[in-house]
Amino acid sequence: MEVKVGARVLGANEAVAGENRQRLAARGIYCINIISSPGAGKTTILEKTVEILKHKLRLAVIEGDITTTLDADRISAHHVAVHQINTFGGCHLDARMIRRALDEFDLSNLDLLIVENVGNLICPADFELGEDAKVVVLSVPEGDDKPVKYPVIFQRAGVLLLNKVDLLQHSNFDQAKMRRDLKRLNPDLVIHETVATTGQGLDQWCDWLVEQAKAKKAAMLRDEAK
Ligand SMILES: Nc1nc2c(ncn2[C@@H]2O[C@H](COP(=O)(O)OP(=O)(O)O)[C@@H](O)[C@H]2O)c(=O)[nH]1
Ligand SMILES: [Mg+2]
Repeated sequence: MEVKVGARVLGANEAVAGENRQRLAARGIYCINIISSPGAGKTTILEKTVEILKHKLRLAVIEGDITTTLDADRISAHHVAVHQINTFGGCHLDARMIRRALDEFDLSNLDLLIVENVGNLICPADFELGEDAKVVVLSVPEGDDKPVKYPVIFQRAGVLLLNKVDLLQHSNFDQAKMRRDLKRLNPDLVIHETVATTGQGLDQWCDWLVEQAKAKKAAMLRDEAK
């Protein structure tokens, strides 16, 4: 019974995620869903990312949190469009929440939409939002065993940002082991090492985002020309 209800909920969510995906594709908007434990550095990465990208791409951010507008306030200080979703206890964003948030933006004037999910490595992995890629952030203090302990998100992600590498020198984090585990779980995973507080490693990450956004716009124009 529980399994059936769970499957129904996920199925209904996927239908709405499909609608979001179509809506974004029709405008050529590239969308990423950023997932990590609380405190891994998602918002700090986003603050630096929007600073680097805001003059190259038209971008908007959706902030997911259980409560407060703290993260949205941090992003709006960088003068980009931001919408906060509060889940009031919910441990993940779902596609309906994103559908409502999309109404808040001028989609005809956007290249990149970044969603910061609720801090959690488990539930957000199961709920599609309509994104092009999931990006998982793992920070060094969390330990090198997290990919094997929480494999689903590491299998479904397209990119891993290994953040807080400035703390490697103070830690027993074994990068070689983590990379071996990830090779087995998800051989296609793209890995960037970052220090969000200083911006180290974020240029490569931003170049990757620009490439994806350009490819998405080009795909939309090709579809329109058909
Ligand atoms: N040492 C270090 N601290 C970081 C780094 N990135 C973020 N932090 C700190 O980690 C804490 C949590 O960051 P935040 O961006 O709010 O994480 P979030 O909960 O995933 O959005 C803050 O105190 C940040 O300043 C990093 O690369 N190195
Ligand atoms: Mg945050």
